[in-house]
Amino acid sequence: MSVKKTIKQKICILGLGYIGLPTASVLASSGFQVLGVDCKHTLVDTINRGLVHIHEPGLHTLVQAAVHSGNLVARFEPEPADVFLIAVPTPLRKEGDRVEVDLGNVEAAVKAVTPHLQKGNLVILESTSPPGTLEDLVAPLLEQGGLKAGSDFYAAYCPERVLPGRTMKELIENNRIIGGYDPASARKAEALYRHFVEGEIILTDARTAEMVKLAENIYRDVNVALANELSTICEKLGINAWEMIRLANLHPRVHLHQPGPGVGGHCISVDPWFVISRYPDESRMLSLARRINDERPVIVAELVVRLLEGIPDPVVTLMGVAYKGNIDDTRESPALRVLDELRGRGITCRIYDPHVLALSEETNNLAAAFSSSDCALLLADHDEFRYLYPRELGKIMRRRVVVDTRSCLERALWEEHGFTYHLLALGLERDCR
Ligand code: SAJ
Repeated sequence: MSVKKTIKQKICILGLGYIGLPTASVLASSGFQVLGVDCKHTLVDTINRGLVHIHEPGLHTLVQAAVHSGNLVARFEPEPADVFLIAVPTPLRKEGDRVEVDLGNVEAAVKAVTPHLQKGNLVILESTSPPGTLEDLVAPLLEQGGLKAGSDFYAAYCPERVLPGRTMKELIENNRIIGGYDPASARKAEALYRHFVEGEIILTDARTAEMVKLAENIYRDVNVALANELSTICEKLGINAWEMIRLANLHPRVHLHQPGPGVGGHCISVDPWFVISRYPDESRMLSLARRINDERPVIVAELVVRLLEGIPDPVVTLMGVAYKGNIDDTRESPALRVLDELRGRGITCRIYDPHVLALSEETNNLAAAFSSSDCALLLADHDEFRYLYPRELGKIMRRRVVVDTRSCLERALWEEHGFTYHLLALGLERDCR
């Protein structure tokens, strides 16, 4: 996307993280004057130099172009603008068994906008939020500045539904749900998104849009839990769960998800809590799904411990600590929980992850990670792992054992080079073909 000619509208984006920065760069490239606001000094400095703090395909090029064109500038404080777009994190606060959504960042961002709010402005909330946040928190806080939502200024909730790793493409191509404080606000927000969204734009009310976002991720979490539970049953039955799921999915109305080492990321493992925390009695299936998915890292660790039984001072190489393949994001990663579990059981762990370089420089060092290792444990399905050459790895490892929790590796190839290959949820295989 090249930078288009300037549109005389200023957009102030609060929060320059995984959603705010890509959105800022796309809007700036569409010709808007964009002011990105973040409280982190290093981040503001990085962006103003045309650099990025997040790895996302295509993001760096776009940020660089946007900054050089003068359309994107980062600062610490908001300024008067035509549109304010809030994309700050909404984390969970956990105290013992109690889980609550922390809306402190949203509150702070809205309070920072209020003094600058003028008649005719549009305020958009993109942060994932509990249903009712726009109407019950954001609008009343903005109204403390003296203007009235719906008559003096517009407000809308516009959930972001891009898939990490495909953010720049999906930001433009996905369809978009816009929930207005009132119909006029929805139409005003639609006019803005029309500048870069190529997918369909569907208007609704704010509360529905807030719930749509959560329901999508809940759907996914519950379905992954179903796949994980079926895989445990298959294991007991001596059935290959991956093959069973493949066959079941040949049915035109069945779409079983994939089992694995657990559910990570800042969305699917987090968003169900936005509903569970407020409606615990009504969220029985949601809570159970969370529990099933949260148990997976322990199941993986126990499998590895069983395989290494009797080996003195065992060493395990974790392949991939990102929460899924081909990204550098380790937030809520099940792999890090597997790491903790294994270390807690006295097993020495090394990490090989060519995407996640923030943990330590060693994570990209193949030889250091695999040398004298007793077990290669694949946890994230990065493409690079499919092209690893087991013959070379086998030469430097102490034992040729590989555990694949994502059905990612080519079994025959690893076995050909002397590896014992263990696939999570495989059961005792019966080849009846
Ligand atoms: N996972 C499985 N089995 C599956 C699918 C996923 O174990 O069959 C695991 C993944 O390995 C990962 C986790 O679930 O650990 C989540 O991965 P994901 O690819 O399903 O989703 P996210 O968290 O990267 O992105 C989701 C997307 N939501 C939906 O697909 C409904 C994305 O569109 C949202 O924008 C994003 O959450 C978000 O920001 O909410």
